[in-house]
Amino acid sequence: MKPAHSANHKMQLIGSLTSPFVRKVRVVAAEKHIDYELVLDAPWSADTRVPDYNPLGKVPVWVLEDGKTLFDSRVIVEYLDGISPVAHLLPKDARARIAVRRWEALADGICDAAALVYLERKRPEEQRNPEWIARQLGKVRAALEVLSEELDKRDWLYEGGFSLAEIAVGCALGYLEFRFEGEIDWRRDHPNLSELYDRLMQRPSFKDTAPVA
Ligand code: GSF
Repeated sequence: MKPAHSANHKMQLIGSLTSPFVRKVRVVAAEKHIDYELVLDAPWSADTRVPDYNPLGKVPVWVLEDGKTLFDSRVIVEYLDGISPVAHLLPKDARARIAVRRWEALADGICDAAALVYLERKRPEEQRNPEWIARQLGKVRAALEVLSEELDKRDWLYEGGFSLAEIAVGCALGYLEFRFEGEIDWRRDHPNLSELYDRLMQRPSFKDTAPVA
């Protein structure tokens, strides 16, 4: 992959203001006080530059000072957690780290399934596949059920406290609120997740990155 641009450049995050995966990276960078330039680029737009930075054509993409690029969001957040000693969001202990990454996988999976429904509904009416949409929504509901059960009455998913787990789950919940208002009533179905999101939204990192249309 040729460097996207000249060296000695400020680090950049390429993304959109609606992507929950981009938000996850923005929240991590904010919590760890990492400075970067946000470059808005909607991957679906005809003139997108994203493929120049990520052959998969997906955002987020993180551009290092030397022009090398990182993706996907899981790789980017692990990189960010490692370059700044501020607020470790991934536990050092292997077992705890796996538990946090598994919650991130649940949250990212909610976003993957929800994004597929959103895209399917952009297709012409006669081309939409109702079984496909139902299958994806089933994944979202099942994952929310497990997250709610595993959080139970605790403040944090990982008993060590606020971690990447809540950041990923918060971005997934915020995405559902943004794109599936009135259809997936996660606040009514899971009051503990509703309380968690409201608590997360009091943090500047979440408040400043709430999805905007
Ligand atoms: C998923 C990124 C993604 O689906 C990650 O970063 O964790 N596993 C990846 N990004 C979407 C936008 S959104 O739904 O967040 C994307 O860039 N889609 C463009 C495409 O061509 O799929």
